[in-house]
Amino acid sequence: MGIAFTKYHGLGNDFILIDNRHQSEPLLTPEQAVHWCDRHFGIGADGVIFALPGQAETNYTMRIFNSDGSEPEMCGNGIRCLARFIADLEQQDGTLPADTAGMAYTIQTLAGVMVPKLEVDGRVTVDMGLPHLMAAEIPTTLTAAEQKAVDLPLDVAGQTWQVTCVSMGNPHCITFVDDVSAIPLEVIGPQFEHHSAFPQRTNTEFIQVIRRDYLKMRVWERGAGITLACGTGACAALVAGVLTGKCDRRATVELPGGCLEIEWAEANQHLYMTGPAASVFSGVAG
Ligand code: ZDP
Repeated sequence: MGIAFTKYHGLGNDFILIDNRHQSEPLLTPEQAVHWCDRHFGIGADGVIFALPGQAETNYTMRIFNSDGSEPEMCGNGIRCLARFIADLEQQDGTLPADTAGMAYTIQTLAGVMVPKLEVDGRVTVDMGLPHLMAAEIPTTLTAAEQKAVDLPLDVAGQTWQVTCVSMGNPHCITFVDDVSAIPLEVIGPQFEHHSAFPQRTNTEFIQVIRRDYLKMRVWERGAGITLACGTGACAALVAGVLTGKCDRRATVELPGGCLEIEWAEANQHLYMTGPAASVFSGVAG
């Protein structure tokens, strides 16, 4: 018995992907996901992603459990992995067209419909939709509900940080610093995540502006801790950089696991994220 899975990663942000196309409820419980994600007692991953049947107008539905069993609304690196996983499954089924260049899927998520597109070079570009900027939408209590939380003071670990908050469907708190390598992420990350200003907790990014079109980022993820990359976080960081006048609308974001290309399009205000996604191995677990 057991359940078949494939491990994928996007810049070292790693996920267990499950073919859940024939059932609308995830094949694992959040408790099982915690166990599967354990790097010593399980398979090891930052999260579990389920490829579920589509709803209404969409091809598929994506759901995710973080490695702590909580369920985020969205996952940028994860949706690139999902697009590759679906293409691999369709290839096995013989339903994938021979030429996949430029092929796109519509994916229902808890943060709305996302559209990943397969690039000729093997990377995946995702239309991540609109960022949400009002405090109530993030959510944060740092300012009034209908205000943007841009460059506001936040006290964490005996220090005052100037933070900007952005939702990409999931909450992000961004701080610009002179040197990301000097940040004691494992100590202050959890304090940002659980700060009372963030009722749904928060993902936390520290950003060093190398140039207006090149940002260096380290991330503490809600429900997963330090990860090598975070796609929604890279999008949120670019938005925060534009809102504070620190960067252009198009930039490379360098994460510990590698680089993502991010654009906040002028025309429709959508975020576009381009990056790799690769399969690692398949197996069966129970
Ligand atoms: O919002 C959260 O709870 C995140 N831990 C979700 C995962 C985000 C991710 N790293 C990304 O790339 O956007 C997968």
